[in-house]
Amino acid sequence: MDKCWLEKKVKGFDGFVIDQVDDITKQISREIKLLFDNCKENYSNGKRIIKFKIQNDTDLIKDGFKIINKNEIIEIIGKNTMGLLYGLYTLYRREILKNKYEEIISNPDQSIRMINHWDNMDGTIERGYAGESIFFKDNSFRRDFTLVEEYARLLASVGINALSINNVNVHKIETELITEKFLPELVILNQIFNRFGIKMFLSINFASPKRVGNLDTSDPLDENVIHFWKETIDRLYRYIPNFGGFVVKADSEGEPGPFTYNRSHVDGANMFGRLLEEHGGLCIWRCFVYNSTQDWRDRSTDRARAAYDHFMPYDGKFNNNVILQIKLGPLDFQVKEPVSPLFGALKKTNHIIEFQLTQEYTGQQKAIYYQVPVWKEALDFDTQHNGVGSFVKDMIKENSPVSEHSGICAVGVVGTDNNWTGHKLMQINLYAYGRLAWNNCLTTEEISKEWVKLTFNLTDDYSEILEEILNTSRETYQLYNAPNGVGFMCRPNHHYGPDIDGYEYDRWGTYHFADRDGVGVDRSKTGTGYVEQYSDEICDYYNSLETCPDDLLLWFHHVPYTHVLQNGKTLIQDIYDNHFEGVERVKKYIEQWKNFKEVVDHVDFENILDRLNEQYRLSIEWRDQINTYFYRKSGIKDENGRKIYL
Ligand code: GCW
Repeated sequence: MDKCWLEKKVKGFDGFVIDQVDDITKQISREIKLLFDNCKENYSNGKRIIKFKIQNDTDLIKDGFKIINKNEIIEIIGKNTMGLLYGLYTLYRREILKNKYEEIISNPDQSIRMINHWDNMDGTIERGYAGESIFFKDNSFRRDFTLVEEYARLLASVGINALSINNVNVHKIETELITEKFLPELVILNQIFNRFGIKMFLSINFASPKRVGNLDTSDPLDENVIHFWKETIDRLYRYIPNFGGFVVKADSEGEPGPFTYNRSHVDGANMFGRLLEEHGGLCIWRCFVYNSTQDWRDRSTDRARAAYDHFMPYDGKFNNNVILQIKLGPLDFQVKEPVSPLFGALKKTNHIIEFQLTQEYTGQQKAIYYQVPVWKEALDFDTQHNGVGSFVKDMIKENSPVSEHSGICAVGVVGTDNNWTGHKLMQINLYAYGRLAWNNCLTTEEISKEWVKLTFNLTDDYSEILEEILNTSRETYQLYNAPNGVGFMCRPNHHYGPDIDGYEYDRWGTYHFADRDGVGVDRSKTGTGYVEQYSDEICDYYNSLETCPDDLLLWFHHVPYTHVLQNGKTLIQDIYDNHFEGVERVKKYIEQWKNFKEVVDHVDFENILDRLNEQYRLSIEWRDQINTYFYRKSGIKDENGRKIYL
C-alpha cells in the first residue's frame, strides 16, 4: 500500500536512546527503523542523536511533548510514553520539511481525536468510495493485520487516538460483535491499535438485548436488559481491559432506540454510561436524531431544528462518561451549512463535533475537495454564547464537564484501494484531520503546504500550483453545487450528481421550496424559528437579510430571484455566475494538472487525471441542470448571454 505522508526517510541521525520500556517505546524503536536511515538503537556516541525522556513537565498535558534541539542532540520529552511517539513523528515531519527550530512545545488542543468507520462485516463500507473495508470481509474479519498496522501508523503519525471499527448502522451480524464469538479477534485488532495509542470502540445496536440476548424487550430501564448489558460489558473488558467503549446511533433513520419504550435519550445513554464507568469506558451518543418520515406538505417541521430540540432540554443530565456526538451542521454534511446551534448552547454535557472525511455529498472521492476550510469555518465560528470570542473549538471543551471527554471525531475514508482514499489527493483530508484536531490554529495553507511536501517531490513552482488547487477546491465545489447554502439537490439514495427536485417531495425533511418567484427555506424568526436556536447576536445576524451571508442566504431565507445580495448581484445572476465559474475552475485544474505528468509518479498522475475528468463531467451536469432549472422557474435570462439550455 501507498505509504502516504510517511514515504520518505530522514537521513543524518546516528543513533537514539530511550530509557523507558513498554509497548509504546518498542513502537518508537520500530518507527525509527522505518522512518530514519541508519539510526542505531541505544547509541549515544554519534554526532547527531535523539534522546527520549518521560518527564512530569509542567508545560505539558497528556500526550504533549517537547523537542529541544541543542548542539546536534535532539531531546524529546513526553508527559507520557505516547507523547514520545507523537514527538518522534513531529521530529520526522520537521526533518523532511526542513523546518528550523530550537524548541517545540506541543500539546493537543482536543482530547478525543477519533475516527468512526462505517464498515460492515460483509466488507462493504456505507458511503465508502475507496474500496472495501480494511477490517472485515465475508461476514467476518479480513485478517490482514499488516494493513491494519499500516493504517494505525498513519493515524498515530497525525495524533489520532480513538477509532470505532464498525458502522453506526449496526446490521444483523455486526450486532453480534459484542458476543463471545468475535471477541478473540477484536483482541488482536485492539493490540495493534494499542501500540499506536489508539483506543478501540464498537458501534452497538440498541436492540441487542432482543436481537442477541433473547429478551423480549430492550427497554433501558428493564432489569433484565440492564443485566444483559452488564454481562456483555464485563465480558468485553475481561478480553480487552482498555477497551474504549460504545458509539450509539439510536432512534435515527430507522435504528432502534429508547423512544420505542417511551424512554428518553438520557435514560438510554446513562444506562450504558453507568455500566461502562466501572471499567473506565465511554458511551458516545449521536445527536443525529430527527424525523425521517416527514410529510413534505407539513411546513411546521424543520429537520434542522431536530438535534437542538431533542438534546438541549437534557443539558446537564448525562453521566460523566457519556459524550454527545454532534454533526458539524444541523442537516447532514452538505457543502455549506451553518454550524450546529448546539455548540456554545450546550453547557453542562460532554460533547464532540463530528466531521465526515468520506466525501458522501462532496464528490465521492472523484472530486477534489480539501476539507480544512469547512472544518475551520466550524471550529472558528464565534457562537457569542459567552460574549464575543466564544469559538466552537473552545466551547467544545469548556462546556464539557470533563474536558478529557470532549473533542472531535470524523467519519472514516479509507478502504482497500492501494492509495487508501480512492483519490490520491484526498489523502490530504486524513492527514489534515489529525493535524487540525491536534492543533486547531493551523491554517488551510499551512496544512496543504506540509502535506504536499511530505507526499510529493516537487519544485516550489509545482508545489504552489498544487496547493492552490487544493486550497480553492472547496470553494470550487460549492460554486457549482446547490446554490447559496440551500443544500440537498443531489440524487436520492446514492447522493452522487444533481437531481434538483430529487428530495423535494420525499420524507427526509430536506426541501428547497423553489417556485416561480423565489427559492430557499424560511428559517427566520417568522419562519420555522430555527434561527432562534443561536445566541441572540447570532440569531439577529442570520435573521436579517442585510447581514446574513450570501452563501447561507437560502439556508435561512426564502427570497425572490430578483433579491439583491450583499455582493450587489441579484440572486438569479449569482446562481448563474457561480455555476459557470465553478466549471471553468475545474477545467483549469485539468490544464494545470496535465503539466504534472513528468514530475509525479505515473499511477498517481493517471489516478488524479481520471478523477479530474470525471469531476469536470459532473460539474457540467450540475451547472446545466441548476441553471436550466432556475431559468425555467424564473424566466430570467443570464445577463451575460451564456448558454443555458431550455
Ligand atoms: O447522511 C446519512 C448518511 C447515512 C449515514 C447517516 C448517519 C451511517 O446518508 O449513510 O448512516 O447519515 O450519519 O448516521
